[in-house]
Amino acid sequence: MIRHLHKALLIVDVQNDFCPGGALSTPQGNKVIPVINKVLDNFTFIIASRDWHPRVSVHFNKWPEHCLQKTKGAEFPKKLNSNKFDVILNKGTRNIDDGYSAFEATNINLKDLLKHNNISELYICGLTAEYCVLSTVLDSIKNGFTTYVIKDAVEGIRQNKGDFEDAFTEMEKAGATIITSEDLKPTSGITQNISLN
Ligand code: VGL
Ligand code: ZN
Repeated sequence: MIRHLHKALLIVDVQNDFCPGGALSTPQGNKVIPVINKVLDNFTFIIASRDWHPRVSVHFNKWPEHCLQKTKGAEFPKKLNSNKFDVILNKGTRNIDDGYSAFEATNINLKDLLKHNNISELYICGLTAEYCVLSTVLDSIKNGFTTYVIKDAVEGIRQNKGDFEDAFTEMEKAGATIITSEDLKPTSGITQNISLN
C-alpha cells in the first residue's frame, strides 16, 4: 500500500520591509533567502504569508509603517523564488492590531486549507522570530499540527539581547521541534511515497 505523508512549508513574512533597508528591518533578514530557496525543493506544498496592512491601522501605533498593501516594501524580495509559492496568505489587512499569526490570514483560512489537503506537518520559517514566526508556530501547535521550525531560515528584529533565542525557547516549550535546513536535505519534506506492508 502506498501512503502519502503530507507536509507543507510555511514561509512567514519574508518581505522587503523586514529585510535590511526596509521600514521595519531585521539586521540580517536577507540571510534567510538563500536558505529558503534551497529548502523549497524539499516540499510540494508551499505556503507564504505576507503582512498586508492598510494605510491607516492602529497596528502603526506600535510599529513604524510597514508592508502597506501593494507597495514595494510589502513585496517579496527579488532574490526569493516566490514563483514556487502555491498559496499566498494576506494578514494584518484591517485597521486592528491583528495578523501576527498566519492563522489570522483574511483571504484564506489556513487551518481549513491544511485540513482539506490532509496536511498534518508544518515546517515554518521566515521573519520575524519574535513576532510573526513565534505567533504562527504557537497557533500551529494549538491547532494540532506537528510543527517544525527551520531555525537557519528564521531571522529576528533582535531589539534586545536574547530576544531571538527566547523566541525559540518559547516555541520549543510549546511543543515545536527546532531543526535546521540541513536536517531536511536528504528526503524529508517531500510528499513521500512510503510502503506499508
Ligand atoms: C511583524 C511586527 C509587526 C512580523 C509584523 O512579521 O514579525 N512584526 N508586523
Ligand atoms: Zn505588521
